Amino acid sequence: MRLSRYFLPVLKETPSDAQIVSHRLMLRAGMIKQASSGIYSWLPLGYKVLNNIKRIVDEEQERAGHIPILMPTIQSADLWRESGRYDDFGDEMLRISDRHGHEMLYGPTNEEQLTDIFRSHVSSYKQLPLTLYQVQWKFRDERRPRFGIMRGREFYMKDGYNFDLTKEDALHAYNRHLVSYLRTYERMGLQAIPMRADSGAMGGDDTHEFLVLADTGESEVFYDSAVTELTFGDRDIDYGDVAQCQAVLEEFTSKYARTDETHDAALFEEVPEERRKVARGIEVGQIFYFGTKYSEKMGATVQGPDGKPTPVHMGSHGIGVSRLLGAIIEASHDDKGIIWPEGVTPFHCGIVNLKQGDDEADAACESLYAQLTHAGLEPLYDDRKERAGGKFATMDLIGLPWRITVGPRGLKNGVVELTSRKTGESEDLTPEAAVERVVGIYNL
Ligand code: P5A
Repeated sequence: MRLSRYFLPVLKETPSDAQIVSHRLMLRAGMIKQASSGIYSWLPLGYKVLNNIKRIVDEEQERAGHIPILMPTIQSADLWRESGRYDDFGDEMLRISDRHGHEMLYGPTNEEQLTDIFRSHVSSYKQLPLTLYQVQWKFRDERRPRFGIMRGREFYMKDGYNFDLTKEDALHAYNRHLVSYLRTYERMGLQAIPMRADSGAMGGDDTHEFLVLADTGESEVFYDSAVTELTFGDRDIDYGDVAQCQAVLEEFTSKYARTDETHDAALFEEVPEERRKVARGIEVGQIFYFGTKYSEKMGATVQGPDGKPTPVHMGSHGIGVSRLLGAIIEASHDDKGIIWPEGVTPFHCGIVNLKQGDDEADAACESLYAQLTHAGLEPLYDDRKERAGGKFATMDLIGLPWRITVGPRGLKNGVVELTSRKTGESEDLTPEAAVERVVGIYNL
């Protein structure tokens, strides 16, 4: 992409109404535009990152054997009356009526809708286990929408639902989700710690929230600092292996880590004092096992091995896809702007032409652009007739991990400059070597 042709409405001024750094940076970098309170348009740069996050979520869900579907955002109130949640959800639910007076709602989540699909099409235990998921917009009329997309009213969520014959099978599905989530967040450059939490409006006893530690987080968390030393890494997991998934769950949840909803002061006291931490965190996901709560109320039964109708055991599992943009920026920025982890960056590499209009510099940039594109990367070429300072400031603000700077002086010596956004370190390389390095980093 050439910046002269792109739509990147960066703001010079820091927006005064944005209270936290991720919200400020998203507005300044031209990623989002508020449409109304808690509702945002996703401008091209923001939309690109949103799609990258969705892609990682999809890849990891499919790796775990979960099947993508897509359900509508507008749902019928009748389904929610069956589960009893039409009233329970209260003012957070956006209620709508159509021209025929039918009561509808903009889905805050989809347990009922997927249970309805399940009961229409699945009748035998032989069709289990089954986990279906979607990435779809949700609406919750939050009392205090704030921090931009972090607590929006309209937001993008991955929601998955498992259907199993027994509690043991459903707990395996729970563990499988926990493992796949650990992988997912790490690929985005995040450490998200599973913490025992409260199940709230979803119901059930077993639930973990995934929290990214950040001072601006909305949740108060209590944990043993030893949990922050755990990493999932690139271990090979067989998602069908019950013992393996259980072992990962135990490894990541046996240390004390709880949100304030379930905090137990006496248990916390047992953690050695120097490892006892009280901090704040951003909730980027939550997994639930709620047994037969929905299947019993909504008649989602299968014929069991004994021929008898058996209500299925269920759980649901969510990732805050749009909230993750905010969480990633909170975790990775400096005073100049965003620092995208390579896994989610909107463009792989920036190209800055220090002397637009200079034949040699223009030709070198065009050649870099062509080579990077040919290798399967997406560069962003700042081909505007701007001062170098302005170009650097824009690149730093939008946070691409790598920048190649091209100027007549370097070209005289046959080199361009490759700079890491994270460390600020630069290196002079021939254009070919610079391309090779960047391509190698992304391992394409
Ligand atoms: C699990 C999937 C559920 O809704 N039903 C289907 C279950 N869980 S949840 O914890 O309520 O939401 C899942 C994740 O969605 C994100 N989230 C939000 N993101 C932005 N703005 C909001 N207002 C908002 N509400 C929830 C969170 O990351 C949460 O973990």
